[in-house]
Order: sequence, then C-alpha cells, then structure tokens
Amino acid sequence: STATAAEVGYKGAPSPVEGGKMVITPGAPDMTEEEFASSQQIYFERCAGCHGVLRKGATGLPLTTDLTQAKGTDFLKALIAYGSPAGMPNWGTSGELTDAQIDAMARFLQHEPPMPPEWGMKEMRDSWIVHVKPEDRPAQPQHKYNVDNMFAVTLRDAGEVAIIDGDSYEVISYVPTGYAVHISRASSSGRYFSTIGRDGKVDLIDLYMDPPQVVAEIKIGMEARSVENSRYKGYEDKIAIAGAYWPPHYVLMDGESLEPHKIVSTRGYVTGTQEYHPEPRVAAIVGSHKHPEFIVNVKETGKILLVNYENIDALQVTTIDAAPFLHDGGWDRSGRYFLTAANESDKIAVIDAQERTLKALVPAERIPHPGRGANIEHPKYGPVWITSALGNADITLIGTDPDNYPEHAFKAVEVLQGQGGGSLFVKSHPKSTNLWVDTTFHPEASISQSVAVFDINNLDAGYEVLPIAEWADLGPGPKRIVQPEYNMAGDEVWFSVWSGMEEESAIVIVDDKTRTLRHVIKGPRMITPTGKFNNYNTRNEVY
Ligand code: DHE
Repeated sequence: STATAAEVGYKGAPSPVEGGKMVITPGAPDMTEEEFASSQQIYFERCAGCHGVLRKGATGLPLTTDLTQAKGTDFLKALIAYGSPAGMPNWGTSGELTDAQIDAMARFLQHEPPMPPEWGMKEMRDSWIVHVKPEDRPAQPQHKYNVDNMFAVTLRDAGEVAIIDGDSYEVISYVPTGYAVHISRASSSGRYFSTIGRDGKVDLIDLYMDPPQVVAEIKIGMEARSVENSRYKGYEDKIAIAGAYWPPHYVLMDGESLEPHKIVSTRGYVTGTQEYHPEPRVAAIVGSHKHPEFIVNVKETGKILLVNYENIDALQVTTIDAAPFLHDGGWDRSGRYFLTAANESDKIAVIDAQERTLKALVPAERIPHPGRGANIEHPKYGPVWITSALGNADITLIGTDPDNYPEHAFKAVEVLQGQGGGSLFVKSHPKSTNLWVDTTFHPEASISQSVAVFDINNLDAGYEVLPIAEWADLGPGPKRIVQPEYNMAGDEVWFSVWSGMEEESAIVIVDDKTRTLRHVIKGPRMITPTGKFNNYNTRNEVY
C-alpha cells in the first residue's frame, strides 16, 4: 500500500483510505477506522485539556508526530498506562482505560491530529435555545430559599449541576447541563448562574424559578472552560461572554437570552518569541468592576485582553503582553488588581484594572494554580493574595496594597510550605482567620484526601491537617478533596470528596471556627462533585 500511503501524505494525513477500513499515515502504525474514531473521542475527553486539540502542548508535553513517532508504540503505551511523575495520569493502572484502548491510543498519537471542525455564528445560532423568554420569567423568587446563599455544584461526570440551599443543605434541583461543567458564575444581580461545559455548552440557570432551571442555552465551541457576566455599574446582567479552547475564540452574548452577538478569534502570535500559534485557548475570564470590560486570558500566546463591551460593533480590545500559559486567577480584596497564573512560566501576572496596565510578573514556583486565589490581611505585610502550586508545596503570598505597603506591593513577601504538590485551590474569607489549602492531585492518598489549614495570625506555626475524606465515611475510591468554598456568612467551608463515577462521593461541610465536621451531603445522585460556587461570594469576589 505504498502508493496509498504516499497519496494520503500528499493530501494531508490522516484520512480514511478510500474503500478501505484502515487509517494510514506515513511513519505510523496502521489503525482501523473504528480504532481511530474511538481514540479521537478518548483523546478529546481525557487528553486535549492538557495537550491541546492540535497536540501542541500546554500543561502537558507536546505530542506532535515528530516526537511520538520517534518514541514508538511501546513507549507510548507504557506512558499512558503508568503515567509519569511529571503529572501524566496513570490511565491503565487506574482502570480508566483498557489495554486495547491504550494500544489504540499509542498508535493514534503517531498519526496527524484530525483537524476538528470550526464552530461559527451559524453553528452557534443553530444550537441556541431560549426556554423561557426574559419577559416571561418571574419577577420574584417563586420559592422559600435564600437565593444569595445558594451553591452551584458541578457533578462532573453526571453532566449536571446541583443547586444546593446553603442554609439547609437541601439539594433543590439537579439541573442537566453540558458535559463536565467547569465553572458556574453568578450574574451581577444574583438571580442567574451561568455554567460552561467542557463540550462548550453554556446554560443559564434562573434561580428565581421553582425549582431553579435552565432558561437559555447555547453551544459556543467544541471545547471550553470559561464563562462570565458583565459586572460594571449599569451593565448588570446585560452581557455574557464565554471562552473556548476549540475553536480558539471568545463570544459576546446577550446576558439574559444568550443570543450570540460577536465572535472574536484568539489565533495569533506568542508574547516574546512572536511565533504564530494556531490554537491559543481562552482560559479564565473575569468581569472588571472598574471599566465596562472583560479581562480575558489567552493561554498559549500569554496575552491578557481587556475587551470593552460599550460598543460591540466597534469593539475596543486592549492587549497586554504577560507570559505564556495563562490559566486561572482572581481579584485582590480591593477589586482593583487581577492576579492570574501564567502557570508553566511560573509567574503570577498582576493587572491593574483601573489603569489597564500590567503591574508586575511575580515569580511563583512551581506551576502556580490559584483558582481565584485567597485574600488575607497579613499581620506584617498587610493585604496579600495567595496561590498554591501543582509542582511543589509552595504557598506564595503576594502583597497587594501599594498605598499602605508600597515596599511589599506585587512582590512575593512570603512562601509557606503546605502538605505537598498537587494543590489546586486555596481559600479564605474576610470574616475568617483560616487559610485552607487542598492537595487534590498529590500522589499519596493520605494527602490528597485531606486538607491543610493555617491560622493567618500565626502562619509560622504551620498547618493543621483535617481528614476530610474520612469524615465523609464513604466506600472505596480515590476520594480526592477539591476546592474549598465558603458559605455566604463566612462561617463554614464546603469541600468536595471526588471519587470515580461508579463510586460514592460527597460534599463535606466544616465549621470554620472550630474546624470540626458540620454536615455531609451524599447519596446516589451526588456523582463526582468538583467545583462549588456560592452565589453571593462568587458575584462579589469574596475569597
Ligand atoms: Fe479546571 C477553573 C481549565 C482540570 C476544576 N479550570 C479553571 C479555569 C480554567 C480551567 C481555564 C478558570 C476558569 C475561569 O475562571 O474563567 N482545568 C482546566 C484545564 O485545562 C484542565 C487542566 C484540564 C482539563 O481537561 O480540563 C483543568 N479543573 C480541572 C480538573 O481536573 C478539576 C479539578 C475537576 C473538573 O471538574 O474537571 C478542575 N477548574 C476546576 C474548578 C475551577 C476551575 C473547580 C474553578 C475554581 C474557582 O474557585 O473558581
């Protein structure tokens, strides 16, 4: 089949061979069409998040065919099955992929990545549904629950979000959403949660309805992680934005109907090297309180965009060069500075939302991962913002008050040591003296299943360890503890105990003052809870 192989190479691999059942790429082991298709699906669900749809690499290493073909099938099979200390999961030994799937994946990676389809205005409009028109929605809550203290909880593998009453711990509704919702954001008025699925589906949930339910939906791409609402005075609930990993773009929509208005590509040139990147994915997006703007992180090119929504037809975008691999971030306690991780660059970029400038690039080892971060009043350094890390035990404190503490502003003033690497999220609250640090992806179960808590008035004393998974009292499973989130009053902290789809998971609620167990939410529908978003705290940036 040499002629066929040459033909495929000429036309641009891979493509199914006409009339045949094999996929052939020069230099790669052949695969059946079925193997290719199922590997493509597995790659999208399990691998693309870290390695990129086009396999250019980001959190994970690049997997372009020059590299994969040199490594060969056996090497790739072992890597996929056993993982690596650098953070590659053990898909085989964990039981998540079969030997046959791993064998097919190892061959699939030596073929050129199939170009995923584009997703433009026509596709978006075709997917757009308004279930309840804004004018037909209730003017007041139709139930007895306290809307402000509601939590949206991602039930990752169930494709649902649970709306939970923070006062009674009752699950008010299980809302069907996109696949593996990544985040939920409360609208400025507090009446809506917007969710974004990994599959690019945005759902707008009206919390006034009884029970809360989806009133509008749209699919903005094939793969996505971020959604946000306009926060500037006068624009409350008016404009929504969602960012996609594929295609690399963001879209501005009507805040109450999700009607798509404008799509903007993020393809372009990398900060510094000025090399072209075909797939710069949109990571965290926040709404500025200082200007009618969204702040948009473009991961691979390391650019932070200030997208002004005053006149969408003559869109003004300020482009700030930061550093590649922008990921997540949050506000300092004054709401003026946005601090965001350029994770593989080991830096925190600080944006002054008032002046629209880059204030600093603060070094933070190794692979900082703040979520939205945590703000505390440090006894010595004043207001500081905090991030933990994936690659080591560092918890980095950055000064954020240039007026009263100019010598500490936008510098790493202190680095604490937590339980270890694999940390994803930190959290505190203005009414609390605790700083909570998870270690979700630490290889040791005793560490991934517990959290560390520091006393912010005595940080040198080290941390206390709370055995959250043990408190949940569940059957077997990985039981990783992920993402502390406060209730509205700031007197309790919620943790997800995240197990496999077939295993028992839970939410554990801890009394913030006494650091003791208050309540466990579990049951057959509490499937793989991960992110939790309190309505009041999310929209008011309390963390
Ligand atoms: Fe996340 C936030 C991307 C893996 C749970 N995650 C974010 C944000 C981005 C992102 C861009 C910021 C959104 C914003 O603020 O607008 N996450 C990615 C990935 O690309 C990555 C590494 C791989 C992937 O395939 O998705 C990834 N994330 C995970 C997980 O494995 C987690 C633990 C479980 C899950 O649900 O998939 C996870 N990510 C979260 C959570 C937040 C988040 C809970 C919001 C934290 C917050 O407090 O705001």
